[in-house]
Amino acid sequence: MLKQISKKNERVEEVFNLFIAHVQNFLKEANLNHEEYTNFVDWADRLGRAGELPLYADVFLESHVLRAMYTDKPGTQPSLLGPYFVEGTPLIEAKPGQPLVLTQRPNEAGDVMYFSGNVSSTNGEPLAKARVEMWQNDASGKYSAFDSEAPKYNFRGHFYTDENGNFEVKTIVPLPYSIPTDGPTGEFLEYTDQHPMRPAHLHLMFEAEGHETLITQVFFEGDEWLETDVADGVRLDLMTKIEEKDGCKVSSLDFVMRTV
Ligand code: MBD
Ligand code: FE
Repeated sequence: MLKQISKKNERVEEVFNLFIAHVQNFLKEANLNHEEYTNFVDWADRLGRAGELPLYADVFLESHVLRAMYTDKPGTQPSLLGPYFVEGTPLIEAKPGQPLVLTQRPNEAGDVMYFSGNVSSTNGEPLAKARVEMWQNDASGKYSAFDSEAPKYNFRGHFYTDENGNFEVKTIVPLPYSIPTDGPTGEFLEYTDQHPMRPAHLHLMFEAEGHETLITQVFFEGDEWLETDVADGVRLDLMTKIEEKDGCKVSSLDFVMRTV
């Protein structure tokens, strides 16, 4: 007799049963008719075929998952990973007397900005040699490897905090971002009368031993899209400002990682 390997997954069963129960209630409450149902299936099919499912999910659902998990927890609030994370980015190494420079082309367009911060633990200790992954859009407002023509790892890279948990990296000021409007996600935005904008943001991911990986974003005071971010990623403790120092833009924020 062949040994049957059971693929039963109790968590999937639990979540699916809950999902169906809520969908049944929703269908009743929304009075959905059959034509609306087939329209929805058609739209969802186009969404998937256009490769926009991760975009749509990250814009409209990810924030709710994070709020449910982290509201009122100690440490820096996580924010959206988003659809534009890429693995295998270059290591950015410190050269003596030089700042770390986030991967970019020679004569890269944009407003030069030095972004600095400190990484510490909820137990109060600074975190030396914490791994910091950073990505952002370029001066055309686009992300490399997705909508920009730039090389795959442009404005993407990773580096490590120093012995005091500090880091400083030279980059450019990120720009407000319009999510793509020419596909099924844009179609949905039109139906629901929403603009496609996210406020300018930096993406950061921190990894340190004995700590929960922190995936978050940084936002800047004065941005016109802060209150109506289409992806609802803004959190109060992720706000900072951009200042002028010696003819350059500087900005900084400290991060606190949760012990496991
Ligand atoms: C982005 O740049 C982003 O960060 C998220 C969360 C969703 C869409 C585009
Ligand atoms: Fe983003």
